[in-house]
Amino acid sequence: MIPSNPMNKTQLTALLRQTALELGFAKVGIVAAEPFLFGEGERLKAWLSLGYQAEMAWMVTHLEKRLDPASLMEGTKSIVCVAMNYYTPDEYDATDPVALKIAKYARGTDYHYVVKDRLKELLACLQTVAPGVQGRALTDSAPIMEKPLAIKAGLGWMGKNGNLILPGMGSWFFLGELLLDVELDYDASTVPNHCGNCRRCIDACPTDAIVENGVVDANRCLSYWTIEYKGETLPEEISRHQNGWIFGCDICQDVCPWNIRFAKPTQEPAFQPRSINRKPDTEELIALDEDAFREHYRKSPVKRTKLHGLRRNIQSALTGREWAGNPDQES
Ligand code: B12
Repeated sequence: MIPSNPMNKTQLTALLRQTALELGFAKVGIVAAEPFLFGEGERLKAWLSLGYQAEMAWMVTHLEKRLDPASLMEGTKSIVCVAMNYYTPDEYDATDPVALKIAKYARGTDYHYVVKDRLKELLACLQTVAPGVQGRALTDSAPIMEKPLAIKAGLGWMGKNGNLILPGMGSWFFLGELLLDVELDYDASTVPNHCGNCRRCIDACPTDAIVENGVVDANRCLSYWTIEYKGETLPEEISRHQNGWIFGCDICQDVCPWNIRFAKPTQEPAFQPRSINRKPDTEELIALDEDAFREHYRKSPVKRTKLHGLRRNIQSALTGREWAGNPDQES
């Protein structure tokens, strides 16, 4: 119902929070749009100076924007941070190195469409009660540091595996933001880190990509090699440890006790696995031609590698499997 009187800041904030939850976001937090002056900015610069971004050159460009989220929309005063559940249970044994595997985040429709559209709905709803309000919906769609923002907004803590973990929910969540040019009531408290002495993610990573707590070196991360890397073939040391992952990797989240204990299947229809991703079949995937690839992966994250990238990853997983089974074999 739309109230006839203009809403004050507190009422607007309450409406935003409630509507965000009604739209299917699992958690919402709101922060003032301020630059990352110290801590996070320094960490990002250190990460880049160590070359941990590998060939993701886009992580280096627009650094000043990443450090100041308000620069992404003129007049930004507030940032609404949201998390949306994408968890769907595996329909095969994900610890079986022989099975070909597609990361959970990529089994349904690309979150860039889903989360962004939902944030636009949130904005539209806000504009019905506050017509002049301007906003911009983002989900990994601009140079922005989503995890540090979500931490500030009290959504969760930086897991040792480099993913934001939500208390009582786990880490199978996409992050998104709505930049707004109005002031709101802000969340002041952050969630303490609950990883404790656990180091299951660090120990489970087959390529030792988690180089310190919460810090992932993309040069060693299967997710980077199978999604972002553009070269013709994957390096042998990656191939050998690929464990069947052909698009993304979930190992460091699969072993996380917070996920094992708390993950609940998402109710979002768009994130339900497409048939081809349910139990990836080697023969079916190898047989894909351009038309079939386009058909199966329309609006899917998997489109990012194009068909030749997916084929490269499958070939690499199959070869790596043989190498892993025959340690003496030369490449
Ligand atoms: C680059 C990138 C990658 C790279 C690098 C991964 C990484 N961990 O940084 C690669 C390609 C490897 C990757 C892989 C994946 N990614 Co990615 N990725 C990104 C991206 C575009 C930028 C992240 C970034 O800036 N990294 C650089 C480092 C330095 O930044 P940072 O991790 O944010 O680090 C800061 C914090 O660590 C902070 N910090 C550290 N400790 C502490 C402690 C405290 C107290 C505080 C306050 C801050 C703090 O300081 C750092 C600098 O500011 C974001 C989207 C975005 N725009 O933010 C998605 C994003 C992080 N990815 C996401 C996902 C889903 C994945 C995968 C799970 C996909 C998959 N299944 O294959 C994997 C997970 C791999 C892993 N273990 O991290 C989600 C994560 C959601 C979540 N719950 O955290 C994001 C947020 C996209 C989204 N909108 O949902 N990704």
